[in-house]
This record gives sequence, C-alpha cells and structure tokens, in this order.
Amino acid sequence: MPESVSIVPAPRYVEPGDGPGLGLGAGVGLLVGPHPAEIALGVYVARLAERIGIGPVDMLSADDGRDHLIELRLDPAAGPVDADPAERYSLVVDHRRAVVRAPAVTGLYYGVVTLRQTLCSDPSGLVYAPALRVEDAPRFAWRGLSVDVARHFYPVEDIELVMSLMGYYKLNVLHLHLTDDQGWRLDVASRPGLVERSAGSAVHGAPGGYYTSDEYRRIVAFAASRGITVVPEIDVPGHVNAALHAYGELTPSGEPAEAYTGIEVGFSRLSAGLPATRRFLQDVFTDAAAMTPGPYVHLGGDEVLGLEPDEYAALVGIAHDAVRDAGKVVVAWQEAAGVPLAPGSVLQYWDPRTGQAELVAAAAAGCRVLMSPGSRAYLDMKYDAAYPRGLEWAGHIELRDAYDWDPTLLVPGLRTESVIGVEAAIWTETLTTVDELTEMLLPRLTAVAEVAWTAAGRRSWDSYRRRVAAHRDYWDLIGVRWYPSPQVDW
Ligand code: TNX
Repeated sequence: MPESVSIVPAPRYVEPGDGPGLGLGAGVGLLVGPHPAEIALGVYVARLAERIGIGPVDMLSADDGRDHLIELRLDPAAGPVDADPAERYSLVVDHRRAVVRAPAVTGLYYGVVTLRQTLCSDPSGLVYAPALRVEDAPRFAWRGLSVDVARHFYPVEDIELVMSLMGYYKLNVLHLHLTDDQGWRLDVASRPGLVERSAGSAVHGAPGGYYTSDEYRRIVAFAASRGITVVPEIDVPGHVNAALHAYGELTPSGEPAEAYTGIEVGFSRLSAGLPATRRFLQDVFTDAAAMTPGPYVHLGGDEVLGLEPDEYAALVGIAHDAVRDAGKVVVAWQEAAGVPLAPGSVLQYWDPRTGQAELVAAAAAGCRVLMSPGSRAYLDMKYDAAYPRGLEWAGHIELRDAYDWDPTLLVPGLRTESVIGVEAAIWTETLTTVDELTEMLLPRLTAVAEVAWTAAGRRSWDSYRRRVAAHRDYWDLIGVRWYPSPQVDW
C-alpha cells in the first residue's frame, strides 16, 4: 500500500495510480443505480460528503459525461473473481472519477468506506482522493463483534454508534448478548414477565433497560444498512438468574430467585426436570428467531458449573431444536461441542483451558468454528495493569496482542476450512457508558477487524501500526473516545 494511504483493514490488493487524484468539492456528481438499497447508499454518501466538508453532491441517475464524479455501479464481474460476490469490490480513482464496482450493495458500501479512508486535504483545505486501484475481498465470511448489553444496558443509539464503527472496519456480524444473570434485555411476546420483572436491574445497581420489539427492529434495520447481520444470544442453560427471577416456575422451589447484581459467573442454571423449563426454552427461542431476519440464533451454553453433562446436553438440546424448528442456524459457545448439533452449526471458541478435542471432533462432524480467543479478542480485558477499567482473567491485551495472531492456528488439529471467522467480544461488567465502551474498542477493534479481513500473508504489525495512527482523526471527528496505545505514534 502507498505510504500515504491508511486503509484498515488492509485490502487484498492496492496499487497507486498516476497523478494527483480526484479533487472533491461541492457539486461533485454521485452516480448510483435505481434499486432502493443503492439509493439508500447514495443518500448515505451524500450525507457523508456534507459532513466531511466536501459539500452538497449532485445525485445523478445517468452518466452525463462530466468530470468530478463518484460512481457506484453494481457489476457481477467486479472484485476478485475467486471471492464471495456478496462482499467483494473494486475501487478505481483517477483525476476524473472515483468508481466503485461490486456485485452486491454491501460491496459498494465497502468500496465507499475504503474511498472515505483514503481522503486527504490539500493545504488549501480541498478534499481529494489519491489516485489508486483497489481489488478487495475478505479472508473470513464472519467478522463479528459481540456486545454484552446484559451486565450494563446500552440503548439503541449507542448500538448504532458501535455499528457505524463496525461498518467502517468492514465487520459484518453484531452478536448481542441479550440475557444474563443481571438482566433480561429483549421483550419477547410469549414472556412479557421477563422484561417486566428482570430488565430494571444491572451490575451494581445500574439502571438497566431493554429493547422493545420495535427497538430491536430498528437495530436490525440499521445493521442492514451497514451490511451487518444481527445474531441475538439468549444465554442458557446457565447465566439465567434474570429468567429465574422473572419466573419462579423455573426454580425447583417454585420461588423466584433474588435479583443478582454482582459479577460472579456460573452459579445459575435451568432444571431439566421441571415441566416449565421446556416450554420456556421453546417460547423464548421461537420468539427470538421470529424477530430476527438473519440466519443465526445463539443459545449461549457457556459456563454452567453446576450441571451434570447429561442434564446440560438435554437443556442445550431443547434450545437447539427450537432454533432449528424456527429455521435458524444454531450458534453456541464452545462448551456445547460435546452435544450433538446439526451440521453447519457454529461453535464459538473463547477459552483455551477446556474442550479443544471436543471442538475438533464437532468440527469433523460438520460444525463450523468461530474464533474469539479471550487473550486476543476479549476487548473487555485491560490494556495494561494500570488501566482503570476492564477485567484481567485472560491477561492484558495491548494493541499488538489484539493484532498478532492467526485464527487458524489456535486449536491444534482443527482444519482451516472449519474456521468460519473471527469475533471480538466486549463484556460489560466494568463498563457503564458508551465512552467507556468505545475506549475499549478503539483501537483494538480495528486490529481484530484486520485479522478477520486481511489474508495472513498480506498484513504486518509494522504496516498496521503506521496506518492505524491516521484513524485518530476520524474518531476525533465523530467524537468517540479512544485509547492512545503507547505502541502507536499517534
Ligand atoms: C467469560 S466468554 C464469559 C462471560 C464474562 C466474560 C468476561 C463467555 C462465554 N463467558 O460471562 O462476561 O468471561 O470477560
């Protein structure tokens, strides 16, 4: 990549073009196709152009032959031919035009994001795009971020901001951890008591909250505009104190559990022997699936310290079947690897301490594996010992730790083809505001995004640390808090 260009994640192929590039001022043409999704992207680009000082653009539906044009064109042959047409794109900038071509609208969006990341200002303040050619496509299909909205709640606006950052770094899966011991955050039609009684609590007396079905729809719609699929997680059969608090029929005594606002894990559990349990699982998973247009529903399955393997398998099995019956693909934490899951199910690896052999066996039986290693991708870990917030159980994660790893080399014996992708996770036991959240995400989320997008042979820490430095201007412009890692010359 040319020294002056700071695209993150690094594209598959970049070549500098001839000449100074394309000056972008008011009246620049914006040529987009007629489909609603193309028009929506055009509106996004027009707003962006105003926000970053280019000024009003001239939206065109036909090429009038002018110079000074940004063109977004659907083209089935565009981008690297061996890559998935859903995400690949090309971008060519010369002194007349910036042309993004892609087989699908998500690729057009990625081309726009890449173009945006290359923009510079000349000494007079004119915005320009350097001349270049990019051919780009991701290494992994699943490039995710998991956000824990259960320990502390984050309203829709905060999640939209997080999704804007995700889109800017070409992440395409938002996994929402919607339920845990401390609170239940999604209103599901069959069980109104869950939010009535268990949404008002959060860690250490924080206010709590939940998404109505309309708000959840808003999240899903915003996600779609950024090429993001939403994966809801209803965590069972452990991490269920909020459910036990809402519905006493789920506890052996029949009495509702006390609300819990601490940050211990592993103490709560469903009981396979209770008649109410099966109905509960069927109801909540059927509802979560029905509310979700994407293909996946996550059933949790992590850290159930008080359950015998047979009862654990029975409970995961009920949730699994409800998700399958609703037409969705099951996602589960790696602990579920010992339970028979439908081929194509996704197991999410996080903890090197347990179950690697079971994971390899499940993959051999047709499961896919999503990589969220705690020591690399858990962005709730402290940057260093002095950092005021975050946990430390998986160690400290400085920027280079989040960058320097390969998802296919983590689990001995696991075939590369079984790895569906990479997901960062941010747990919120110690994070209460969106500023605290983004300070954990930035810059590390951009490192994980490059791990997920860029082929191993095409990325390096030295190149990344130079490129990421330029991104502070963007974070400052949109007003998000970030952490000035001492590993980068900002
Ligand atoms: C482990 S990762 C958990 C979460 C905690 C997190 C804190 C996983 C499947 N379970 O319940 O919030 O560590 O880092």
